[in-house]
Amino acid sequence: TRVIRAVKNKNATKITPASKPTKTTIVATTSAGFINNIFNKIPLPKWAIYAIAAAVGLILLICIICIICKCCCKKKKKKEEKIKLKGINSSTTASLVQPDLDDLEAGEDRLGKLQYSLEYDFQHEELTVGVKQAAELMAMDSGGTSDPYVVAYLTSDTGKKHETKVYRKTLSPIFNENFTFKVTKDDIPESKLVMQVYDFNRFSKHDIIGEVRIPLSSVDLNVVIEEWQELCLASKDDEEKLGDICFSLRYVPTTSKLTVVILEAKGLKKMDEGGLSDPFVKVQMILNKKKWKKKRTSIKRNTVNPYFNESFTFEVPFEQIQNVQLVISVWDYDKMTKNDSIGKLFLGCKATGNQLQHWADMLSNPRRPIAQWHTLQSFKEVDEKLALKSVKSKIPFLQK
Ligand SMILES: *[C@@H]1O[C@H](CO)[C@@H](O)[C@H](O)[C@H]1NC(C)=O
Ligand SMILES: *[C@@H]1O[C@H](CO)[C@@H](O)[C@H](O)[C@H]1NC(C)=O
Ligand SMILES: *[C@@H]1O[C@H](CO)[C@@H](O)[C@H](O)[C@H]1NC(C)=O
Ligand SMILES: *[C@@H]1O[C@H](CO)[C@@H](O)[C@H](O)[C@H]1NC(C)=O
Ligand SMILES: [Ca+2]
Ligand SMILES: [Ca+2]
Repeated sequence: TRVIRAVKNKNATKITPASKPTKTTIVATTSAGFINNIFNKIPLPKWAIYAIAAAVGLILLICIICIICKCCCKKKKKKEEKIKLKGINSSTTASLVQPDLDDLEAGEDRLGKLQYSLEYDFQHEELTVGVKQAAELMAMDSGGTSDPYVVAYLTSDTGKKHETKVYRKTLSPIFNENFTFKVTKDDIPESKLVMQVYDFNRFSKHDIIGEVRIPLSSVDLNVVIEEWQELCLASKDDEEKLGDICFSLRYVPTTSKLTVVILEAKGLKKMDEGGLSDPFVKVQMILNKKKWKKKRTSIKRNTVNPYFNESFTFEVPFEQIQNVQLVISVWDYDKMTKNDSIGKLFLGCKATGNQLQHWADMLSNPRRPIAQWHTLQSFKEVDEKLALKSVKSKIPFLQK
């Protein structure tokens, strides 16, 4: 009986499609007649009615396209919001992420992974970092590729950054480069190894793809380590804080006097072992890329929040004000050894951001002292920016 039923069902399904066309043709013919009737009743020529119908059709089409566009835009917006949230607070978004669909989208946010090795030589107190290779890197360029290179440094010695070669147009570069860092056994618990993967761009700022951050206290340095690790978003806030400085600027064009009052600094980096720092500030004018005039404040002992209130006056003719740069650097005085540099910044027409703003405020308010806080930058960063004007910018060696 089952077989028969199945056959019957087949017949049934066969019958219905066969009967359909007849029905539809009838409908078509009747509707055609109906339309003809209307045509005859409307006192307009046929072509006019066709034109109206075409216009109505066009409007409908535009409406449909608009609706589709709106839907797509909404989807895009949602995605952007998600990325933003992720940047602000990853722990909260992690709990917001819903299981099914969002898991797939999370895959798109992967930055890639890096393979490295670590080997510590206890005798020479040297850490050898092998930057082996990267894989599945995020594409940063329009062609769907990146031009990756790796910057490696220890947070205990940020002055010494090593860079690999740049590999063009690849998402899985093989670097195979070894870098050696001096790090004493005492510094190990505090130090972190940072490896940042960048995308080289010839004509614009290099983009950071992601980074791996390894506290050396968390690894067993008695053995050679070799492993893969997923890249994380580069953490700006984790970057070393050098401190902030407040000073005022006053320019009197008629007398050519530029007065800098170093007021105070706060949260300066601790430079002395078992103590704070002994800060003093150097104020230097640079004219046409040449060091020109230099002055310094007194030394404040054992503090990271020094108060100076010391004034320096330079003679800068109005014709030269466009060409000078004011470099402010903060140092830690050491009696026995070389003074340590803490941080630096420069102002002038070629400065950027906060520094340029202060300089512009000074120029637009002649004779009035304008005070402002600034965040110190690393010597390396500022020296590179200052050197940029004279020497061509340093481009990491390109691999052919
Ligand atoms: C992120 O969210 C967590 C949990 O809600 C909260 O404890 C933490 O303070 C937040 N962090 C930031 C930087 O907003
Ligand atoms: C890097 O060091 C490892 C051992 O630490 C060695 O086997 C490898 O040959 C080195 N690679 C290069 C390119 O020097
Ligand atoms: C800062 O120095 C100026 C002149 O040297 C002085 O008039 C002023 O009172 C000082 N300010 C403070 C708060 O010590
Ligand atoms: C350190 O700074 C002090 C105060 O400015 C200066 O007199 C001294 O020469 C500096 N020491 C070295 C080694 O440069
Ligand atoms: Ca690139
Ligand atoms: Ca000191």
